[in-house]
Amino acid sequence: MSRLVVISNRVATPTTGAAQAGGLAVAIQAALSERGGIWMGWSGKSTGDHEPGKPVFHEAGRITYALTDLSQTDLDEYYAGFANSVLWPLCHYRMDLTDYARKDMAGYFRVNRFFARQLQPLLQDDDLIWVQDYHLIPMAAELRQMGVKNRLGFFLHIPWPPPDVFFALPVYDTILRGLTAFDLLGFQTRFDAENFASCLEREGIGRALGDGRFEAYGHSFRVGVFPIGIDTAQFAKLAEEAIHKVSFRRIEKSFRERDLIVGVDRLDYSKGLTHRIEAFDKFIAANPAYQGRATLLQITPKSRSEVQQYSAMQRQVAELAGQVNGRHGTLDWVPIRYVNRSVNQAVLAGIYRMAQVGLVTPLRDGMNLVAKEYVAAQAPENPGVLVLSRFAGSARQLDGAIIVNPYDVEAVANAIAKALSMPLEARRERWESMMPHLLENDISKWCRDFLDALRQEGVAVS
Ligand code: GDG
Repeated sequence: MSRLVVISNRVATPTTGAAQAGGLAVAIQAALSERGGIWMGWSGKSTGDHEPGKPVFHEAGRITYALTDLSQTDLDEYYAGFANSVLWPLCHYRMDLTDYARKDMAGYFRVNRFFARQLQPLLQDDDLIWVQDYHLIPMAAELRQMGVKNRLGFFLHIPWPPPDVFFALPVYDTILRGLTAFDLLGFQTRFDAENFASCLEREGIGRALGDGRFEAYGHSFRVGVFPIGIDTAQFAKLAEEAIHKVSFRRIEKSFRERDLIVGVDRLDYSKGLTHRIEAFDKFIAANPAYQGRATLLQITPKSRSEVQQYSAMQRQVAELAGQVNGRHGTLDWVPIRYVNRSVNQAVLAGIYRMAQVGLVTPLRDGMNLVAKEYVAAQAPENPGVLVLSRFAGSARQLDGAIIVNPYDVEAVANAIAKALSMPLEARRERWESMMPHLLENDISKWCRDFLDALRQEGVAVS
């Protein structure tokens, strides 16, 4: 069996805290343990003004972790700059938020070349190489230039936009060329894959050869759809066990006699937090019976605070939540509990199970794992209701959710009311229509499906 080599911006090592080791990390670690292999990426550390040196290796069983520091300039240009101030907003259809600078673009390519140089000497002929996400699009082209002939796969965790959005990127051609140097490109949904194909076809850059194969820039490759899952069975168990824990009971007690609506999102403009708070505001105003009774618990760990749009958003969301609380709150009822930090995963699972409504309303999201976790955490005999944005990739699979347009805040307000008053039989029916799919299409299957497809690609001929 070929070894597996995974490259991602961040690496979950065995010493990474449990809160960070999500399903993806566990699945990748399982695949690496099975075949043996390397997981390479940024160490999370900055060397400041110094040039970064060689990677630091950690061995754990059959896995070698290769962690590389980056300089502050690298991080500013590659991570905060081109990846998170250009590619992230663009792929989430937010051309208005892109902040393009040639310096950042050059830094992005420089860091990718640096990673490729670090990786190349570690490779064996038969290794399968799997690159994760938008930070590392140029990796394949860099490795090929160094003469690497291994099979190269790429999975994009975020959406791919339509041509009119993507072509706003000044270096769109270089990015497309970079992607087409892989042998297999994986997207979350059929829509993302179709958008990508339209980008190739619109300007005659590439053409479909049938059966998911494309040809562009003189190279042929496959495009596939691999919707990411969670460790469903494990998450369900975690939720079931959580509610018996003493630490959890304290939280539960604080919500007794209240209807609980839960939202869990990194603090990110793609997650639709301000629209969601406005919708909750409208729901409370239009449904006096829920005044003093319904609480929105919004758990929102900070993220990417080094990027200007994110720090501005932090203030905006906190202010809005404060206004709604000021408008509707009473001496003994806070309508929105806004928690601006990360909570333990077991507690999170228990909160999902306790909440009557899971409110997942991103304006655009590659998949959204919170939606899947909320469903997995429900008690089969008394499940809650998921309210889900049609613009999350997971809406393609979770058809038992109440599907909403997050821009229509009145419709979201009505959906909250509908979810809270839904009879048990209807809730069960909806939950039962989703859970078997989540159990079958879990994170291990996602990993297996991608690697099987990559293995089937012939060994590249430069
Ligand atoms: C990207 C794409 C795609 C959140 N708060 C806490 C916490 N979390 C965990 C959730 C969930 C994960 O973080 C978030 O995953 P999402 O899928 O919702 O969103 P992104 O971070 O934007 O992920 C996305 C994903 O990649 C995978 O391909 O689905 O579309 O944007 O697992 O539970 N976990 C803990 N405490 C928190 O406070 N423990």
